[in-house]
Amino acid sequence: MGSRSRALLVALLVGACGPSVQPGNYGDGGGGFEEIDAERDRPDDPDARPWTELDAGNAYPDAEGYPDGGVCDDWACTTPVTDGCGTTDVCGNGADEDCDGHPDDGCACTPGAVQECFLGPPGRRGVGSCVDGHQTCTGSGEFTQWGACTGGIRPGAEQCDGQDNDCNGCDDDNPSCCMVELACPGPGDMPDGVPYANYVIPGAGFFSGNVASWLWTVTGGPCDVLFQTTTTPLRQSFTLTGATTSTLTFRPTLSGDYTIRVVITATDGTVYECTFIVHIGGPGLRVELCSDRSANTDLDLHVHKPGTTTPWFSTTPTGFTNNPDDCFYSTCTAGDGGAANWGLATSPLANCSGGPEGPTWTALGYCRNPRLDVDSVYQNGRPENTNIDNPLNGALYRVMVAYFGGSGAVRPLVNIYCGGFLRASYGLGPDFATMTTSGGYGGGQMWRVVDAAPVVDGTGATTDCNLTALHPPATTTGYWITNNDRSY
Ligand SMILES: [Ca+2]
Ligand SMILES: [Ca+2]
Ligand SMILES: [Ca+2]
Ligand SMILES: [Ca+2]
Repeated sequence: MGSRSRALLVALLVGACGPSVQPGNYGDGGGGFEEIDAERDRPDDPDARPWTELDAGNAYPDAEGYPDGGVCDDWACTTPVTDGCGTTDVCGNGADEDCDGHPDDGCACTPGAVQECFLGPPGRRGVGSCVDGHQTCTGSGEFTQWGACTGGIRPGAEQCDGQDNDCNGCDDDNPSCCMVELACPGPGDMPDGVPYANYVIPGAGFFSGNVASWLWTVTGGPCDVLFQTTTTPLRQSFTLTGATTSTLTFRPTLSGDYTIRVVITATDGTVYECTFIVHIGGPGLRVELCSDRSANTDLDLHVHKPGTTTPWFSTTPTGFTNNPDDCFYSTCTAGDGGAANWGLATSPLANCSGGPEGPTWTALGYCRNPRLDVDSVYQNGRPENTNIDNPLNGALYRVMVAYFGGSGAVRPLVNIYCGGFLRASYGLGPDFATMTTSGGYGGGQMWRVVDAAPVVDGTGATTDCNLTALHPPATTTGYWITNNDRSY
């Protein structure tokens, strides 16, 4: 049963996703799925029960061995991975070596930096269903710490779903898994997607029984998480179509990891569930801005051309002639006539044609670099994104946020994605970058956030970034927010 379901899953995913999901730059390139050996975890020895309880002080209580006499003894895991818990948390690796539930606790870090982390015993990291999440460095000066490890897939109770949910090295090692009716996708099964393209997930491949209802939910990155508590009605940067049907069409606008969950209620009332990660990988350098008051304020994202220190907004400190060195709403959208032309090659139309300015880009026939592909003006739950698909290796791209319109305090959040991966979040709680004064074109408060230096390999692909968070001059902590000051 398990093997047949898995084969069905693979066949359906390939058939339905193939035409609508474009290859990403990472992972398997969107071309296929790993072969899965559903039989590998069924040892022949019916008496093998090697499980032991973990220490009581451990943050990850494990399942105990099941009682003798069950008819499914041969599902026991004969060689589970060792947890590898110790007494000291080693810094800089996002692993929780002391198993207290806090990866890299007590470790200094660079505020705003994001690292991959694993919320589970280090020995189970990357095993079975388990996928790393992310944690962001908070605090300032000498008082920095890694925040909570969120996202990813951590070890959970072993479900009968074709996956190794507790990440001990064995799929479905649970006596109730004599018959497995669910085939959830695991790491490597789902191809990477790209921003602005539909990502189709056919749930019928996960469960072949009779279904009463489907319910899909998606959890996105830092801005979408912020929007969950600050938008009314609830808005997210992505859209979902068919969220109560067997097939979900998910349309992201941002890079990063998305957690997909589907709850399947069978006609006999049994509830099944799959949770897995889909990675969306837009190329190059992508800067995302959102805030806690997106419906009531107009914040603008600016990215400055490397190698120049000309004023923000205008070519002169007090004038009103758009500065092409500053990529912002007045120079960097499809309708702006190519003002912010920094000599970078254009990108294929598919990289931007699905965005809000898609028809205008389509008329041009290409996507410009840089480009502001989403501009938010008092729009509930809408971020701003500036993309440079082909940045220069090592060049410093300075990021600035201007409080253009609205009134009252607003807390912007800026996320940096490099080569499709989240590398930093600035302004995330508790380290809010509160702005209070708007001022229109060239006025009001401006937050100089970070100098982002992409790492570009020999093929032109961005693989990472070196990030230097900006602080007020002559200081090493705090956010650099000035008022009515256009200087670089
Ligand atoms: Ca560690
Ligand atoms: Ca720890
Ligand atoms: Ca397992
Ligand atoms: Ca399982």
